[in-house]
Amino acid sequence: MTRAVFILNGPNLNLLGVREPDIYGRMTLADIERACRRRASALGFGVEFRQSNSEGELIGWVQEARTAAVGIIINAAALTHTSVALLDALLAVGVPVYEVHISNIFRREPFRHHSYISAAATAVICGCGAFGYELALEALAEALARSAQHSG
Ligand code: CA2
Repeated sequence: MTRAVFILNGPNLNLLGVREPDIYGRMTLADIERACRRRASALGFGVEFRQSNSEGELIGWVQEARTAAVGIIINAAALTHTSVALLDALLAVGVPVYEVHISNIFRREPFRHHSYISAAATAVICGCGAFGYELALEALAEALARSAQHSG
């Protein structure tokens, strides 16, 4: 059976590669999806790669992941800094959560320094550019292999 990873992207990430390349690089979200699919297939994962500008839709996908995914990789974009509702959904999901940010949020405006969702994350990767998504896939694969070893 394919082990599915949900890779969820929040508001405005559909604009990647089109504006603000100095902060977010030149890769589009479609480029990132391609890189994730390549890396995931090498690791034996299937990928559900999704983007939404709606907080409610993202929360629905997190709830869906509870039964449909072995892990979540999420770049919640601006909702990172505002959404207790998304935090609550992630706390309830029961699968490992990897929080990714393309930019180093700690080198930016003070309001970006706090993440509500980090409290639900196994790990946070930020400042590695789009490569952070692939690092999160590697980290998830490693953690799942380790936990399978310990339970087997
Ligand atoms: O660094 C990241 O990945 C962020 O999650 C990106 C969010 C930002 O609010 C977070 O603080 C850090 C912004 C995503 C919007 O991306 C755009 C890309 C191009 C043009 C405009 C927005």
